[in-house]
Amino acid sequence: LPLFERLERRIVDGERKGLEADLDEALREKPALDIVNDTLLNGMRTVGELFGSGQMQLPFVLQSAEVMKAAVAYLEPHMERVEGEDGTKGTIVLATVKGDVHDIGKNLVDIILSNNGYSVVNLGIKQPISAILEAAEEHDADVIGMSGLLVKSTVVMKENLEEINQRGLSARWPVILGGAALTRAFVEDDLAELYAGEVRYARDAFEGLRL
Ligand code: B1M
Repeated sequence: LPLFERLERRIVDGERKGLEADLDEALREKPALDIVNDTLLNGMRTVGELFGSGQMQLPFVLQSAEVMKAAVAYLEPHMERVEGEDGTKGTIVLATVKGDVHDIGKNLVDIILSNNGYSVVNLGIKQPISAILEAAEEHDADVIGMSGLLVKSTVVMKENLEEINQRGLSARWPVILGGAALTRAFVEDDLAELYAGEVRYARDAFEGLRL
């Protein structure tokens, strides 16, 4: 297979052996972020489709996710970095919400914001709103970012916003939400209506950065 098809295939097949050599070759042809966006993410999309249609079992999805993570980690040092303003643009507390283990997208958001001068407090997965708010307070964050890929995570996000309202903290914390189960309309119409502060939807990590 040609290089980029081979790389995409590696994600789908969960084939780690020889990954670094292929990535080195790819880096000679395009920037690291383009490799992630044009190639690796397509592989993950296929994995999702195969899993969703019952053609792929969970352990294989996990293997694909491991290769995806290894590839992103390998590429990270090659990603463009805004020099000289590490963490000075503002602070975001970032978490995958309670009950959800998906973290590849959230970690991409972390990398892209960190490389662009923001300070990111990445709490990890399955984070209850109390932990998110504690961290936001402790780090004097400017924004809270929540990620979640399960349909049930969209419900958790709604409950989280209600909890922030109830604690009277919504004016203090603008919130960015992202993850495959969300839609812009759900966030910017339905959730925005119930949240007393500002809540925005980020379709991908770059929209997160822009916001
Ligand atoms: Co799961 N999973 N999974 N999974 N998994 C999905 C989400 C699913 C859609 C697959 C499917 O059925 N087609 C489905 C959800 C269905 C639903 O809710 N209706 C599903 C399921 C069912 C499950 C389990 C329940 C399976 C089971 O146990 N029977 C289980 C859930 C466990 C739990 O959370 N409690 C499960 C487990 C897993 C693995 C552990 C095997 C693995 C995750 C490994 C890991 O993350 N460490 C996994 C994977 C890999 C997937 C798919 C295949 C790929 C997800 C991914 O990494 N995509 C996924 C299928 C899919 O999404 N189509 C699927 C690549 C990633 C870069 O995209 O995270 O969307 P994404 O991030 C994007 C944007 O959304 C955005 O930026 C990123 C790109 O720039 N973004 C943000 C995300 N967060 C953001 C935050 C922001 C801004 C932007 O600001 C705060």
